[in-house]
Amino acid sequence: MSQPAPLTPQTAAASAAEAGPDWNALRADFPILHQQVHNRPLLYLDNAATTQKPRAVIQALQRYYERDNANVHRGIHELSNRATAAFESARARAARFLNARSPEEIVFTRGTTEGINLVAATWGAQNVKAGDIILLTEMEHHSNLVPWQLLAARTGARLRHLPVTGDAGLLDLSHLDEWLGSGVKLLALTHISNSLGTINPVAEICARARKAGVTTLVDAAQSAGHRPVDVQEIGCDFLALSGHKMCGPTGIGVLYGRQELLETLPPYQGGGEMILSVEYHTSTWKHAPHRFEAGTPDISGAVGLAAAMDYLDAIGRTHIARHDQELGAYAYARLAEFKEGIRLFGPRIGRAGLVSFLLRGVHAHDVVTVADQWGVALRGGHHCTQPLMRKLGVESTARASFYFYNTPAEIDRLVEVLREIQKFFGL
Ligand code: 7TS
Repeated sequence: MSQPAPLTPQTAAASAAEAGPDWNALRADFPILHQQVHNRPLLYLDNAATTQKPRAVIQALQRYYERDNANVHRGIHELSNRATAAFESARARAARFLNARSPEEIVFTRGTTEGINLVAATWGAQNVKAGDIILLTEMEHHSNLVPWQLLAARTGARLRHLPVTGDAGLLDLSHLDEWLGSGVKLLALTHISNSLGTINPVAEICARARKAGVTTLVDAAQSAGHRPVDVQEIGCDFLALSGHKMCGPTGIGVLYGRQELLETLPPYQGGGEMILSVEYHTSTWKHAPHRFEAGTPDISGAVGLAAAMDYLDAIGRTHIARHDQELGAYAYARLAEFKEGIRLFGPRIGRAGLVSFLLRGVHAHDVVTVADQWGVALRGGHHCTQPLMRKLGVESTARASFYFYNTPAEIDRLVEVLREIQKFFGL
C-alpha cells in the first residue's frame, strides 16, 4: 500500500475546503512525531507546554539562514534589505492572522510572558496609581499574575480575582459589572485555561469592560493556535501570544495593542532600533511598534512564526477548533470511564483540547513518570497556576494536552497506559 503524500499547506487547504482535513495525513508534516521513546512509539500529549513544528516551519528557518540572514533596519546591502523585508512582512502576516487594523499594532516579543510584562511596565507605569484595581481571574497562569503583582508593589494598586467555580472550572461572572464599576483600571484574563481547558467568553467580557471604561488584555497563549482569534471581534485593547504554542519557533511572540493606545505608551527597554535620535543625556523614540523593540530582534523567529501562521490558515483554524474540542470531549469521556478512580478538572462540555486529572491513589508526578516509560509525554505539576491548584485543594494534576495531529486512537492508548499505571500501583 502506498503511503499518503505529505500534506503541504496547499493540499491541506484543498482538502480543508471540503469535509475538513485528513488529520492522520497531517502527521506526516511533523518529523518529530515519528520516533520511538523508550522503545515505544512516541505519544506527544504535552502541547499546552509547546507544540511540535511542521516541516514548512523548519524549512522556512533553514531557508532564511541559508539565503537571507542579516541584521534588520540598518544595512542598505541586499541581505539586510531582504532580512528587513522578511521581518516586516512577518509583522503584516501576524496582523492579518489576528485581524488587527494595521501591522503597526503588532509588537514582536519573546512570547506571552514578555508581552504581558511589556504592558504592565509601560501602560501600567502611565495609567496605574495607588488604590487602582487590576482585575484578574483565579485561573491565570503565573505570567498573568506576577507582572501585575510587581506593578501593584510599585504603584500601590490592588489586585482582585474573578472566582472560578470549583472543579467545573468556569468563571463566575455574576458580579463582573459591579466589580468593573468600582475602581478597576485593567482587566487581564486568559482566553483558554492551561490547567482546566476552560474557554472563557472573552468577547462578552471585553464588551462589558469597555462599557465600564476598563482597559482589557487577553492572554491568548493557549488559544491563538487552536481557534480563530480576531482582536476586533474580541474587542480587547491588548492580546499576547507565544509562537511556540502554535507550530512556530520558541523565543518569538506577538503583543497586539490598539494603535491609539500603543502610540501613547513610553518605551519598554532602551537600546538600538527603538530610537529616533540619541544625545548623551536624552533620546527620542520611534513610533510604535518599533519603540518597544530594542536591540536585534528574533528575525528568524518572526520568519518561522509567519510560516506557522500560513500553515495553520492553510488547514483552517475553524477546522482546528472543531477537532480540538472533539479531542477534548472524547478524552474527557474516556477518562470519565475510570469513575471513582479519577478526579477530572474543568468543564465537562465545551472544553478545549486538554484534560487535567488525578488518578486516585497515584501522585501526578508518578503518573507522568510511568507514562513516559510507555512513550507517553504528559505533564504533571501545578502548570504555573499555583493559586488555582490551592483553590482546587490539590498540589498538582496530570495533564494531557492535544493538538490537531493527535487522534482519538492516541487517546485510547492513553487510557490503556493509565490502566497499566493503575495495575503498576496495585489499584
Ligand atoms: N499564559 C498561558 C495561559 C499559558 O498556558 C502559558 C504557558 C503562558 C501564558 C506563558 O507562555 P510563555 O510562552 O511566555 O512561556 N503555559 C505552559 C504550560 O501550560 N506548560 O508549559 C507552559
